[in-house]
Amino acid sequence: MASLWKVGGITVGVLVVVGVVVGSITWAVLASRGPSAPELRELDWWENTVIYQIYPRSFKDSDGDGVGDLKGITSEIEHFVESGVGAIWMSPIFPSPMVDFGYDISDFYDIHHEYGTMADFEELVERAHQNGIRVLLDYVPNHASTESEYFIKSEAREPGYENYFVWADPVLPDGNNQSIRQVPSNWLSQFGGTVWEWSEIRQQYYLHQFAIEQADFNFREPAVRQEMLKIMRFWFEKGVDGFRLDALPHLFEANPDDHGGVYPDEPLSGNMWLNPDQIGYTTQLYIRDLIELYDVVYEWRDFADSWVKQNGADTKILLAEAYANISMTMLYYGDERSRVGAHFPFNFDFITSLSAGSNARDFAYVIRRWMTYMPSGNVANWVFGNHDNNRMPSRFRTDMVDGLNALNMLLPGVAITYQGEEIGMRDGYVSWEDTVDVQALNQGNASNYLQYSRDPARTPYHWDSSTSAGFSTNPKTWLPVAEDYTTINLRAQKLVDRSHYKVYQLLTRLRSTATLSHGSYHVEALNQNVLVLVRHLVTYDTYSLVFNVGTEADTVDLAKISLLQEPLSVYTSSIHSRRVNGDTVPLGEVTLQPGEALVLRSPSA
Ligand SMILES: *[C@@H]1O[C@H](CO)[C@@H](O)[C@H](O)[C@H]1NC(C)=O
Ligand SMILES: *[C@@H]1O[C@H](CO)[C@@H](O)[C@H](O)[C@H]1NC(C)=O
Ligand SMILES: *[C@@H]1O[C@H](CO)[C@@H](O)[C@H](O)[C@H]1NC(C)=O
Ligand SMILES: [Ca+2]
Ligand SMILES: [Ca+2]
Repeated sequence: MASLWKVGGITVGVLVVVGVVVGSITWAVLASRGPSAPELRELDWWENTVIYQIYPRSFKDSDGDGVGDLKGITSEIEHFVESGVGAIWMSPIFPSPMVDFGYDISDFYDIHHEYGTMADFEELVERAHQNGIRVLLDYVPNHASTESEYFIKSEAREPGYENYFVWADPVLPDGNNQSIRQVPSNWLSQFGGTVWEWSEIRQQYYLHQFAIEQADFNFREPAVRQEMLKIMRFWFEKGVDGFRLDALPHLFEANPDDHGGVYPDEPLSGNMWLNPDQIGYTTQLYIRDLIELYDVVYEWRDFADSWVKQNGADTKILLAEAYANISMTMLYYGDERSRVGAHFPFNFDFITSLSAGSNARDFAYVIRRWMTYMPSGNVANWVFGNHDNNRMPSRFRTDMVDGLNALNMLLPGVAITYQGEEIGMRDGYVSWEDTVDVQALNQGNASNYLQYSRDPARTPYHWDSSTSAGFSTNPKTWLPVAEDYTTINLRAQKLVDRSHYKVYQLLTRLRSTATLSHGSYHVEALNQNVLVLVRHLVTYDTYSLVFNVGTEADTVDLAKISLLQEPLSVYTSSIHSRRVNGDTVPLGEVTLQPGEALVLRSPSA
């Protein structure tokens, strides 16, 4: 599939030329008459969409128990339509003991009782589809709850399930003396402590890369691979439009057969300031990014594509969650033997590589890095926050909300919004007493838990300024509502002329223009503070973002950007900018305040 920014059949007079545009602009002009409109490749439904991540526990509570649920989501379908998003993806909604809030699934084929019933889910899908909203689920292949039937049967060595999980005998340094058994290796869990947990029932250790209650599946077991496809098919048949694939780098661990029959210890990282139980104390060579995992991802893509073909359905998309280095990340798109993988791996660069201290050059570099490494013919994507990381305005600065949302919406490919980003929601304060995140409880204490806790990014959504921010009629919610809800909430932002939400709506609307869906992109740092992104498509209006990411006012000369032409007008701007929609901006020197962002419209260059 051709990628968005190099869509090419351009009709110029009577000649057809192909304009390939990567980074810089190199249009071939072959005719004397003025250019006519380019032929635009029709995009598949997902290629230019906005995906909105819902954390179901915290989105909307329909029955007053203080926990978000499916009926709550269904009741707010209108919010997605008004916001201009094309798809929602929900963090796990399946039965779970909630040790890791749904990422510890005990039944992959049903709905968690707090969230509703299968009928509620079917209604959600139906209502969403009626309103043009696609529905994506979270697929958690790496592990199952130790309360799942899979685990219970495997622990009991029930035929067919013996090898469903990664079971290992203890190491007995003193002959056969079981009372001084040791774990098979020094591997560390993502949530701290050893990955190995002893089973009295089976008299073996099982492996868990996350919580003790999340046992890792054994992906070398064919029955597990089959079961994964069965789960995927089940939800495809329920009408879901695709999956976000959880924790993929952790699918495989080193095989003892390749290491003389033992689980090899990992080398120590030398990070001596860490406690030996903490992730980072060892260098993870044997429990993440193993090359075998990609074959499984490619297998899932084959499965999804053939299901679509057999059923004459619209494309089902697979989105890989993988915190990995750039080369291991890009491999999720596909490999050099032209095997195809995920539709895209999430681009976490705005989370892992940029922060409040980043300057405009850092931004330009990080954006170009993704575009440079992405194998050709693929679609980019941009993530600014999620349920595992501090919220976007808290990681960056609160004065950057509109500029960051503009960057998200103006960059080529798929934009991903975590619930609350559209209104600039910040991290909520969650006391140690109120903390429920297993990552914080396992690794932190009353003084340092905030460096581990994901609760601040998971506090309930701010609908309005009523009880519990309109999230629930219950004043007590599963996590406390952030205190700033009286000022930062959706209703308040709908009522005023200028708000993050109003800017967000204008930005998502802009994405339906040919310039944004098919145009080239050009990104540069005009200086240390000011980032410029230009989207251009011959014969269509040009849209550009000029964004001061720095903490001081700065003046730049827009005339230096060759794709801009007069008249330049403000399409939308950050809420504190003194330049408002419709204002004219000179093609010359412009001073931008810290965090100020202008989205400008100009005639096609
Ligand atoms: C096994 O080890 C325990 C603990 O060190 C010790 O008390 C016990 O005597 C040992 N048993 C045998 C049979 O060596
Ligand atoms: C990325 O990670 C892989 C696997 O851990 C490693 O082999 C490779 O050298 C790394 N590449 C870069 C660019 O860091
Ligand atoms: C919390 O843990 C840190 C690191 O292990 C330690 O330095 C600190 O004293 C602990 N604080 C409390 C209140 O236990
Ligand atoms: Ca509820
Ligand atoms: Ca695993």
